[in-house]
Amino acid sequence: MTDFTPWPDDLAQRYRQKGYWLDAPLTRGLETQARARPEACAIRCGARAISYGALDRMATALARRLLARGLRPGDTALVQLPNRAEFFVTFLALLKAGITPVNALFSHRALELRSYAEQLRPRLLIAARSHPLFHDDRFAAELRARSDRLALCLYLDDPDPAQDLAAWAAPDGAEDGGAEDGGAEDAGPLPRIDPGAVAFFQLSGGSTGTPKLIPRTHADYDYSIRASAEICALTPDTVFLCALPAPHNYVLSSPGALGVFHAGGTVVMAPTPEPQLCFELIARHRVTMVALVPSAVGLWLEAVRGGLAAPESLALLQVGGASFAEALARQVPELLGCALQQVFGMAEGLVNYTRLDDPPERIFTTQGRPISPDDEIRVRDATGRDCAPGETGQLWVRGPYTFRGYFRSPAQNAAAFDAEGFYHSGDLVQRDAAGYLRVVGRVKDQINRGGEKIAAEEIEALLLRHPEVMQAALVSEPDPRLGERSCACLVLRQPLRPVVLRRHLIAAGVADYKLPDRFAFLDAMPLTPVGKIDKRALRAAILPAADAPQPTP
Ligand code: J2J
Repeated sequence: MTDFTPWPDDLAQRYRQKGYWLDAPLTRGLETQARARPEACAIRCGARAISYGALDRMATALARRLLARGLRPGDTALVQLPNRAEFFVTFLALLKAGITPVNALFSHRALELRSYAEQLRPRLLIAARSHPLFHDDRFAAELRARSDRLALCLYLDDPDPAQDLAAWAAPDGAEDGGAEDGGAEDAGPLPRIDPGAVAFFQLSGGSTGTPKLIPRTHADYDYSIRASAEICALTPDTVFLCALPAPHNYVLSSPGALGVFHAGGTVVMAPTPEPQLCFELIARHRVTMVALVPSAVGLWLEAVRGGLAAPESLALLQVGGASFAEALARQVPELLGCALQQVFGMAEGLVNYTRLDDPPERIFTTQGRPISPDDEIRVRDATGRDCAPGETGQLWVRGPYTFRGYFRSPAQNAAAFDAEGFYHSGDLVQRDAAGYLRVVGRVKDQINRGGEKIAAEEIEALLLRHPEVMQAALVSEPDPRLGERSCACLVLRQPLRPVVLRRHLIAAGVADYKLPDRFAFLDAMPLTPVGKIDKRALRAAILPAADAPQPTP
């Protein structure tokens, strides 16, 4: 079992030589700004404005206190926080302490958190009292039973200072700005961080039964952030609206909040991408840039069509995470009065951008080209032959910030990587002569529900646990707002109402976005010649029903 699959030496050397991988930790960007411009505003969150100096002091104080409490570099942490400044304070603190977190999405529930805890056996839990699982201590006790190492639980908004995250992150003598040697009194210096080591685990959208973890190193992630910040021309004047879940790879690193910290700009926290609320934040803080998924852009366009004034200060709107209809793309500059950038990325690594100076046609019709000259892209047909420009094929990739293996998943790794170390992304793309990609479909068994990824196998396995379910297949069907929604196709032993199946899944602790939008009941599954469920035929069989009004369960 390997926790982390390194890049081969020759490539690692090349990435260092070319200046992609620096000899610096992932906190480099923040720490540089904190030294150079301590008073500049790093984060706006509600009524709070947090400067670079303050952010660095809080992260340092938290890191020192954790180490003083007996946590050690190399320990792992399970973190689940909402879109609040404390998410970044915590993330940066753990990086400084050399503690390797997984940042769960706030929408994740018991099933996902249990899986992360079982895989990482964390020594530290940082969660929010506002999350239904952490209103009381019962679920934390369950996690403790699953991770025998779990030694410390801290909570956002806990009335008891002994376990209140903000209290743990309060710098000593915060006023004077000289906390560098004052934080957490008797704690020693922070550890030296190996830039080649795993900084944190990113979440995979997955296509298998259990959620997979993606080890990301300090050096590889920092490169993707620096290069992204440059491509997107971030400056200290950038004001970025963080309206998607903060741990998501897109809004964290493409260039995301960490890119903004690198450039010395300001991150404005938004709880959701809801237009009314976001437009107010944009106006109040003169936001210049936002990253959205297509369904959110759809809502923003509708809001403006409905009479809401388009935000004035907004200069760049990024769209990514799922397919964005060309017709909508064309409306963005017109209705929202800002430039559009398409972003096609993945938590596993590779990120593509349309460039700011690309001709509009290219921005409207492609999902961009890779960040790095050393991103090696292969577009292969089903027989493994290289596709000609414009032909549809599977996207394979390796490069200076694309991972080499999931955490402790030998079987999955054997399937996802080839002998040359190319990651088979499961996306179907077309590449044009200039190297720009168009995403046209996928071969992985995943549903992309408005940017939220659902591994079909995970939900099928849960449905099959119900005694009346004989066969289960989760497939996508078109949805006007989300792009895709999920439909659970079932062969039952005896009739069941959808509400019973929904309750069954909720009881299993699955995140809401993974609950099937619809259930379809069949007498038998269409099968492929080798006897597997034929999802293509299944989709076609249920499709006519998709347009009919759906009875609510
Ligand atoms: C179509 N499909 C897309 C796009 C991602 C930046 C942006 C997005 C993600 C992300 C990310 C798409 N058009 N523009 O990590 O850094 C689908 C593909 C891809 C999968 C990855 C980033 N942009 N997708 O969405 O790990 O199928 O990352 O393989 O959540 O989303 O999902 P995820």
